[in-house]
Amino acid sequence: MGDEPRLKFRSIWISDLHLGTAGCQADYLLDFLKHTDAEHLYLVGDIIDGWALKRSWYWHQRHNDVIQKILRKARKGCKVTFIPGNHDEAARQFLGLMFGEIRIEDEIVHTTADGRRFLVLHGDRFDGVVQCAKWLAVVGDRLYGITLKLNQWFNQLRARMGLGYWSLSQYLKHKVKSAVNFVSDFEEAVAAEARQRGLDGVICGHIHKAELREIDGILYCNDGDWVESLTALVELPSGELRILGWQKTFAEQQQELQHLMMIDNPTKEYVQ
Ligand SMILES: [Mn+2]
Repeated sequence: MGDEPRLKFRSIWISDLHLGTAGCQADYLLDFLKHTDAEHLYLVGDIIDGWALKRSWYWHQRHNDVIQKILRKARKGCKVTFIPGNHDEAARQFLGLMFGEIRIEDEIVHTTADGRRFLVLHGDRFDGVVQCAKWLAVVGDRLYGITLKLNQWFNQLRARMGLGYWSLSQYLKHKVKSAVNFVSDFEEAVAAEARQRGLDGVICGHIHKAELREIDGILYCNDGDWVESLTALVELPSGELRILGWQKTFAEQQQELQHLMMIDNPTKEYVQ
C-alpha cells in the first residue's frame, strides 16, 4: 500500500476530530491521512472526545485506525505535536512531555518556510462560555434536546391556559444570530492575542469553522473540523497556507488535486 499517491506538504494542521463520537467522519479522515504527508503534523485539540466517552462509549475500529496511522507517521519521522483542546483536556496534565514520538504542548509557535511566525493553539480559552462556566458548556451539548422537550410542555400548558403558541423557531433564529456574533468575536479575540505577541498570525480550531483571512494585519487561520466540514490547513513548501477540503475521497477528487501534487516523481502514473 506504500505506492498510493500522496500529497506532500511542509505542515498539516487538523483539529476537532472528536474520535469517540459517532459524528467523527473517520472514513474521510483515514483517506486524508493515507494520501497526505508532511514534515510537521499538528493535532490542534479535540482529537479524542473525552466528554462524549464519559457519557456513552463509542469507539469504532476506524477510530483505532486513525490513531495507528498517526503513530505510524510519528515513527517514520513526521514531527507530530498534540495540542489538547477542551474535549481532551485530560491530556493537559502531560504538557511539555513526549508521548512516544508525539510532543504534547499547550500552544506552540510555528515558523513557515517563508519565515512568518504563527501562534498555534486550540482556542477554547477565548471562548467565554467554556472559560467562565464549564458546566454551562456541558449543558450546552444537551440544551437543544431539552429545549425541544420544554417547549412541548410549555406550549401544552399555554394551550390549557388559553394562550397562543410560543414560537421555538423564532427563539432559535435569535440564537443563530448570537452564534454568528460569537464566531466573529472569537476570531477577533484570537487574532488580537497573536498581534499582542508580535506574531504574523494564528492557527486554531475549536469553533468548527475553517477560515483563512486577514484580521487587522494578522492572518487568522482555522483548520475546521472532521465532524461537519472535513477540512485541514496545509503549508505548501513555499510557506503558503491553504485550507484543504476533504469532503470527497482522494480517488474522487484526484483531478482537482493535481495542482498540489508535488510528489517524488511527477511523471509517475497514478493508478487507483
Ligand atoms: Mn474545542
